[in-house]
Amino acid sequence: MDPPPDLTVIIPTYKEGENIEAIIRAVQAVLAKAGIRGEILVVDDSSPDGTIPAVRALEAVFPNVRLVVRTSDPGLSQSVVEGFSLARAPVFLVIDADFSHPPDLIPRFLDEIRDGADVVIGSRYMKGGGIEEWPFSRCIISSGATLLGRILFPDITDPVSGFFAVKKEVVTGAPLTPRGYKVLMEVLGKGRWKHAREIPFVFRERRAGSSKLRTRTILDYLRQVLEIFHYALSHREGEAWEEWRKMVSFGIVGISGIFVNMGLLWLLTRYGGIYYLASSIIAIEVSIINNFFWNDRWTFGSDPDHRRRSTPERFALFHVVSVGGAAINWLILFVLTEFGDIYYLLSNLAGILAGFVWNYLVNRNITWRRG
Ligand SMILES: Nc1nc2c(ncn2[C@@H]2O[C@H](COP(=O)(O)OP(=O)(O)O)[C@@H](O)[C@H]2O)c(=O)[nH]1
Ligand SMILES: [Mg+2]
Repeated sequence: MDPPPDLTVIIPTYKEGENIEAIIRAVQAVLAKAGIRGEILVVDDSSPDGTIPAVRALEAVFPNVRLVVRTSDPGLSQSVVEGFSLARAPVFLVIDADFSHPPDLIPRFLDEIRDGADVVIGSRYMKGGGIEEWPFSRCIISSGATLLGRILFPDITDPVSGFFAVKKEVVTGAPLTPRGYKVLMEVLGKGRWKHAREIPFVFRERRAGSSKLRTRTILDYLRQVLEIFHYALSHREGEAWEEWRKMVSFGIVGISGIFVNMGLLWLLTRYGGIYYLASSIIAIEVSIINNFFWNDRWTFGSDPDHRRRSTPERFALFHVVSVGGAAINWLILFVLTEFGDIYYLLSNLAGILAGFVWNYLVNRNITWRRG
């Protein structure tokens, strides 16, 4: 038997009779040019058009082309996951049949995997990426789906992309329950991965045929997001869980800081005989130190990737960010109370929330920046 391929290119198809031969030939050419030993696995849901005969004809010409015809439980995600189970290479790449995803980028996906990434995502939403000629409604739907996905995976700009590569280990054994369109979300939510990277690309309108996106797909997606969320909470593992754990830890540390601040203010003023405004400066500083210590040890402590900066640097940045957070808190308290005619304690709650979001995001992305 031939040596196993280096890469399995999975092409899910439904009624792609007009595109399938061209895309297979295009992928084939890219693989040959880059010297990649690849197999092409077409996973079709019993298309009634010319898709199946077209692939059969190519199977006869190219030994590395395979066709799987599914006859039950049709669906894009289901097809891709079935492709995972049949692929022979250690790395899988998923690409649409309609030329929306540029095959030229395939070698870059493999390079990134070889360079240590577990998942490589073709992103429409990072610098250099984009979408060509989509109707406004489609842009809105896609942006909504992407934003929702980013709540689970804030480091990933395009968690719903259909153009991605994964190492086999990420998905084998993962309890994937594919449904609907967004198979990458399922992979990110339940697969075993640590390092994800993105490559920008411009999504082009399909060359021929029509899209199979339906309203049902949107409902499927919402259900999927909830399911991944539930999975993260009940299994307490995976990147979505890690993300939420950090946010909750950060919140708890913040609350501990309030106690330190209040307690010290009281102690120093009452028993230290210090004027309360002076006590407050000490109390604020100690609470910032308290929060830094616990966030450093606990919130971001389990992940060595968060320690790219030296301790003094993290300490200094945390201070700067905290001052910014306090300023945001005050500003919102002031504006909402004065101009919004809102009860000052409610304004303050909004201010605290905004300050928290600021503190968390900036500290997570700058103070405890990952590599
Ligand atoms: N196997 C399979 N492939 C599908 C199904 N629906 C869509 N596809 C394929 O998935 C890719 C993306 O689908 P498309 O309709 O172009 O979605 P859009 O690009 O989001 O509008 C194309 O290669 C389709 O042929 C399905 O139910 N089963
Ligand atoms: Mg398409």
